[in-house]
Amino acid sequence: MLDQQISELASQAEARIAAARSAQELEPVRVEVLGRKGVLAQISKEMGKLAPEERARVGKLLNAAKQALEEALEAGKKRFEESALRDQLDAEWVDVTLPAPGPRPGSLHPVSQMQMEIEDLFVSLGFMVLDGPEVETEYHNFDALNIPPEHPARDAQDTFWLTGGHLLRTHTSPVQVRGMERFQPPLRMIAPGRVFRNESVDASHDHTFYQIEGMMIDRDVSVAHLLYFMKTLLSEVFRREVTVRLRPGFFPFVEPGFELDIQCLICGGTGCPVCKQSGWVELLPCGLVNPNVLRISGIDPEKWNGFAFGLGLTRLVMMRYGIDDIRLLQSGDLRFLEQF
Ligand code: FA5
Repeated sequence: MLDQQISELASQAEARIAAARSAQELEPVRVEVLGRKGVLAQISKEMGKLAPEERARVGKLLNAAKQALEEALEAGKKRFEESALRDQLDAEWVDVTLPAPGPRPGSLHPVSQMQMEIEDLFVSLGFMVLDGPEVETEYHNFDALNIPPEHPARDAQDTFWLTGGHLLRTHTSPVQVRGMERFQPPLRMIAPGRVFRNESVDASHDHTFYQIEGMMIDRDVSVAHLLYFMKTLLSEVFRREVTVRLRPGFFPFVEPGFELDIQCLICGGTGCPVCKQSGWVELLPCGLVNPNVLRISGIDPEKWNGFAFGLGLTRLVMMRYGIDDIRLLQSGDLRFLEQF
């Protein structure tokens, strides 16, 4: 009687184990059949009623069934573990032979790129590249450029004043003075750099922007020399015809002085916020160096003369790339910067 019960139980349990579709489905079989209160435990209790030799025989059967079911459960568990591992490996598979995406390389700011191009051009024309401090003395920024205190020309460049006769340089022209102090003529130099003005910001004016100063001192330098270098500069930068106009300009450190304007390349000359609806953008003031400036820095104006210019580098970059708002250039916005 018990024999039959054991073998039926065993075959039912084996069938359930074989039919299970997950490890979770195996657990109730184990509890119901092999658990402390399971059916086999029940049968084992009933064996007490059997005669001793019968008990031994059924006991063997029971143990064999128990062991077989334990093994079947273990094998079933293993099967599910293996298939779970296989699924996981399939899901997490990576092709290690694929090339790695690599770091995203940065690029030079468009102002730096243009600055380097212009430096290369002027170096090829025999100019040296000089650097000067951004925190300047009033003497180098104004006095030595023939702009004494109270001179109205100081008002044209709203200044961030510091203490002790210092200021944030309003233009790169003080580097001319430093160049003349350090080197004897003949002298050819450019000085790119950042300048600061305490003025209200709009589409074409920033408080912080870049200029490139240029100066050539030699014997018998004329306006023709100046125009030759300015034309070479513009044709190298734009590599196409651009319309420019030259008009008189006043700067105490040059005489005669000129304003070289470029026809606005944002609107094509029809008028826009960048050119303040005028069709022209001030880009390249220049002139022949005022003899007073040479004299102040110890150069004899009877023997030497020269030209100087102060290129609005940030504006030049705007014209070259058609950037319609100067504020984009210092915004740090990667969507803008990644285009260069
Ligand atoms: C000067 O700064 C003179 N030092 C230039 C010079 C040098 C004249 C040597 C003669 C001889 P100006 O203030 O015009 O000049 O500025 C020069 C250029 O800088 C302008 O033509 C313009 O292109 C640019 N610029 C001036 N103000 C701003 C501003 N707020 N934002 C952006 N660019 C500006």
